[in-house]
This record gives sequence, C-alpha cells and structure tokens, in this order.
Amino acid sequence: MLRQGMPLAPPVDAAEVKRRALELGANLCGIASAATLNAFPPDPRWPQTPDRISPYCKSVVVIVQRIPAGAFRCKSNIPVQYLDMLVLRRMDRVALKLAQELERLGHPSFALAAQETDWNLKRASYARLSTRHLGVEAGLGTLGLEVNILTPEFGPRLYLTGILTEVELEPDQRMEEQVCIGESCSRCLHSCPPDAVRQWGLDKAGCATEAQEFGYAQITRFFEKFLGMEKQDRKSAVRSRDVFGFWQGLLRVVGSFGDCPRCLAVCPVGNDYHAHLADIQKHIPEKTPEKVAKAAAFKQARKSGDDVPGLSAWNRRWVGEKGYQGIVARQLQEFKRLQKEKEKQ
Ligand code: B12
Ligand code: SF4
Ligand code: SF4
Repeated sequence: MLRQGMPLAPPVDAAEVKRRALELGANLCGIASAATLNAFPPDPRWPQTPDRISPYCKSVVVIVQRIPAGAFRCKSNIPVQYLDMLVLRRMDRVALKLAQELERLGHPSFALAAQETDWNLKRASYARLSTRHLGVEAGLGTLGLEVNILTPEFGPRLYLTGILTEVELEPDQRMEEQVCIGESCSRCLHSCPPDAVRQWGLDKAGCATEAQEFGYAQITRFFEKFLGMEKQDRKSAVRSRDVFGFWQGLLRVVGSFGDCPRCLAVCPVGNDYHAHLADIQKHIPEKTPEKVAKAAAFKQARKSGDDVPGLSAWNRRWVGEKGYQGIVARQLQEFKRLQKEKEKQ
C-alpha cells in the first residue's frame, strides 16, 4: 500500500519536474544546483546561499510567473500594483504544489519565502535568497542595466521564486549571452521617476520612494514624525492619505511594494513587449537631457574599460559574460515573420 509521505525516494527526472511546473501554471521553469549557488553568492559579504537555509538542499527549482502586459497599457499604476499581488499569490501556490509533489515522491522540499527579507542581512534589504540570481543560475535570463532579471520571453515583466529540494536534479546551463541591450538602450534609466538606475546597479533607497510608496521605510518615518506631534496635529495625521495607504497595503499589498511599473513597462525585451507595448511605450515622458547625458557617460565608461562596479569580474556572471549579441533584434525579426505568416492565413 502507498500512503502519502512514505519515503520512496526514487530518482527524479529534471525534465519531468519542469514539465509539471508548467502544467501547474508556471510560465517558465529552470533548475539550479545548490552547490553552484553556495559557491557563487551574489555578494560574498552577505551570502544569500541555500546552505544558510538548509544544509541538505541539493537543487533549487526556479519558477517564473509573468505579469500580464495589459496592465502596462493603463492610465494609472493601480492595475499593475493590484496584479502584482495576484501574480505573487499564483506563483506561491504553484511553488507549494510542486514542493508537495516532490515530497510525496520522498524528497523533502519547500517553497521559498520569496518576497520577505532577512532582518540580519543589510538592514533587511536582502532576502533569504536573491531570486533574480536563482533565475540566472537556472538559465532563465540575465540581469539588466537596472538589475532586474530579463528573460528572452517576457523581459523583466515577471516575478520568480524557488523550491528548495533535497533531490539532486540535472541543472540547466546559465545563459552567457547578455539579454539586456545595455547602455545604448538605457530606456529603463530614461523612464525611472527618481533617477535611481545606475550602471548594472540601483540606488535602492531612491527606487523605494516610488516602488514602496507605503512600504516599511515610510511606515517607520510616519510614526517617528507622529510621536513628536502636538495632540491637534496627531488627529489629522491619523486621518491622512498615509494611513489610508498603509491600510490598503495591509489589505491587498497594493502600495507596500511593486508600486512602480516604469522600468518594467519600457524594456523592449520580450515578445509581450513587441506584441502589446511597443506602440504605447515607445515615447518615454520621463526622459530628460540630464538622463540622456548620464546614459551617454555610462556608455563611454564601458567603452573606455573604466572600473564599473556592477560589471566587476564577480558580477559579470549574472550580466552575461559574452556581452550583448543581438538577441532582442533576432527575436523581433522572428516575431515579425510569425505575424506575417499569421496574416496570410
Ligand atoms: C528588497 C527588494 C527590493 C527593494 C530593495 C530595497 C532596499 N532598500 O534594498 C526595492 C524597493 C528597491 C525593490 C524594487 C523593485 N523590485 Co524588488 N525585491 C526585493 C527582494 C525582496 C530582495 C532583494 C535582494 O535580496 N536582492 C539581492 C541582492 C544580491 O541584490 P543587489 O543588492 O542588487 O545585489 C548586487 C549588489 O550586492 C552588488 N554589489 C554591491 N556591492 C557589492 C560588493 C561586492 C564585493 C560584490 C561582489 C557585489 C556587490 O552586486 C549584486 C549583484 O548584482 C527581491 C525578492 C528576492 N527574494 O530576491 C525582490 C525582487 C528583486 N523585486 C522584484 C521587483 C519586480 C521589483 C520592482 C520592479 C517592483 C516595482 N515595480 O516597484 C522594483 C525594481 C527595482 C529594480 N530596478 O531593481 C522582483 C524582480 C523581478 C525581476 N524581473 O527582476 C523580485 C525578485 C521579487 C520576486 N520574488 O520576483 N525590490
Ligand atoms: S521600479 Fe520605478 S523607481 Fe524603481 S528602478 Fe524601476 S523605474 Fe525606477
Ligand atoms: S530597458 Fe534597455 S537597458 Fe534597460 S534593462 Fe531593458 S534592455 Fe536593458
């Protein structure tokens, strides 16, 4: 008789795990080896490695859930903010289901707390594992100029998580070709409202003012101010837009993170961009002469071989060692060819 939880522990086929992940609703799936992730932490000073979480983890199954492009065609940011929450829920469900199925086969497995950060790592700005770096190691894409992971399929318009398992699975090959077009594109930099995009880096505090309008930093700032207020001012502070924002964040996450869609919306990587966004996102209203000059300086720095921290020998692994080789142009040509074929039918 076969009971749930009985440890049979047969070997598991990696291709079958990926097929099952897609069947459950993931949009992409790849596998990274825990040994590789332990050997290459994104920042060795603050190691985000599976080993810190469990010494028994052998593989990490990485799943991607895309954000529907329609939300980036709207008049306000609200639809993206709301969708983020739905996409994350869906992603976590798929991850949990897959972990349970692996465990039923006899291999202890669990889904990562993908959105939560660790208080002990860089004052809580670091997660247990960096899922972007998991994605790169699992062969799903490479990091862009604004450090989002860009997949050839959906550019950066996605969320991703990992399932940590004790079964050894055949890992996928890391992409060595850079998916991001790079400094000559810089559309993410042009679009960023607080000008937080660096050269394969990010001013995180700057980004958080837009990306987490009612996030943790804003909550603590509000209460610090509140504690020093006169009784009269406290009354109106309690009824302010801030408190409403915090309440909405608690209710549906809207506003507490995933608030700013701009670098996601304008990135020209991915067939979802060619199909649904190229027309309306072509023009970037936030583009200024200062941002154009900043992008030109980045381009020059790379050309002259200057020291760019985001492109250090250690970081290149996740940016794509072979540099940009025209993947976006190739995809666009193929997309147009397929469209012409469809029109003929
Ligand atoms: C915290 C966080 C944020 C915070 C950061 C807050 C802060 N004050 O630090 C803020 C608010 C900025 C943020 C914003 C966004 N986020 Co966020 N965020 C996270 C979270 C929870 C953890 C990030 C983390 O741990 N990073 C890991 C470290 C390694 O990243 P890093 O600092 O960039 O690492 C570099 C530096 O360490 C640098 N480095 C610097 N100094 C040194 C020195 C040495 C010696 C070395 C070697 C390296 C080094 O090299 C590293 C490699 O590039 C992840 C979820 C997760 N579990 O990963 C989501 C996550 C990264 N966020 C995500 C998203 C979608 C966003 C937003 C688009 C949301 C939005 N629409 O508003 C924006 C995008 C901003 C951007 N361009 O990156 C997605 C990414 C999807 C994608 N396509 O990449 C993630 C993966 C969530 C998920 N589960 O899918 N986020
Ligand atoms: S999420 Fe918004 S604020 Fe943050 S880097 Fe992207 S465009 Fe800039
Ligand atoms: S907008 Fe351009 S520069 Fe920015 S991440 Fe996308 S491809 Fe790279």
